Amino acid sequence: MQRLSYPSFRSVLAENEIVRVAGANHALGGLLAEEAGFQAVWSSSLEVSASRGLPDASILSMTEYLEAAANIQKALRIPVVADCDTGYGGKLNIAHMVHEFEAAGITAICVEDKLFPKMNSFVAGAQTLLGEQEFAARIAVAKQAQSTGEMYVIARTEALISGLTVDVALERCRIYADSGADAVLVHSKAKSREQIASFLQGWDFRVPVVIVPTTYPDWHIDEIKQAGVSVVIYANQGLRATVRALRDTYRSVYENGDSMAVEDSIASVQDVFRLQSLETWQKLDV
Ligand code: SPV
Ligand code: MG
Repeated sequence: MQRLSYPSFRSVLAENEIVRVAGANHALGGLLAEEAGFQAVWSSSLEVSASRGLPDASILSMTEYLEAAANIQKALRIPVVADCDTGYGGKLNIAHMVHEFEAAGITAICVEDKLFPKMNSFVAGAQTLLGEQEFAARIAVAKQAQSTGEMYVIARTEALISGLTVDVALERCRIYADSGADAVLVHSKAKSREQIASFLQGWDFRVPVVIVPTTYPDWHIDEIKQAGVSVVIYANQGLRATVRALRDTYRSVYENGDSMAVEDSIASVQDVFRLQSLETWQKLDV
């Protein structure tokens, strides 16, 4: 039995007008996203840190995020896009990060223009940005560090998250694209799509645009495509579903004293075996 093979994120993007990406923090989540039809999986820093019971605040190390992303990738036939936060330090850290993620078979990474240590974009309070020239230099270093043409580097601006204008976000993204970014991610915590729509109207599409519609969830994929977006990351819906499902299930089993009330709403053990590719593994042991 051979290890699974998967296409690079770059080739998936070349073959699809729009790529839908689901957040996950472990291989099983990634497998379920793949099963649902997603074309890639986002190894989310929010999800990975939450899975450890920790805030998404640059507490875990690069190695820990790498291990999470690599473990997801190993189980999938679709590529992982690794959320690499701010790049875990300065230019040298970014170069090392690219070497390590590439060596682990990750074909797409995303870095954001906040200061290290960063705080999750939805946490109340000020978010401080790195100067745009310094971040652009880090993007250039990331591109120099990759050893094949496959690695796809997404430059994410947190300009809108930190309260700056759409014009500032556009200017930052132009600079990042001109420094070699393969795509730009413009993040927003606005409750409606208008801010991102206005960004898209001003963007010249010198590189593709990635969005994360967490706080503006009513934007249908067909409309998002129409607006010119190439990659949509549903970053944390899986995590939030897990929290509710586990909470409700554990409570029910504990409070009822048996698991009858949940039996019809939880997966069967056979379903779990299937996700583990048990049959394939058993064939090795005849
Ligand atoms: C993540 O999923 O970790 C992200 C998206 O970076 S957000 O949580 O919105 O910052
Ligand atoms: Mg993140």
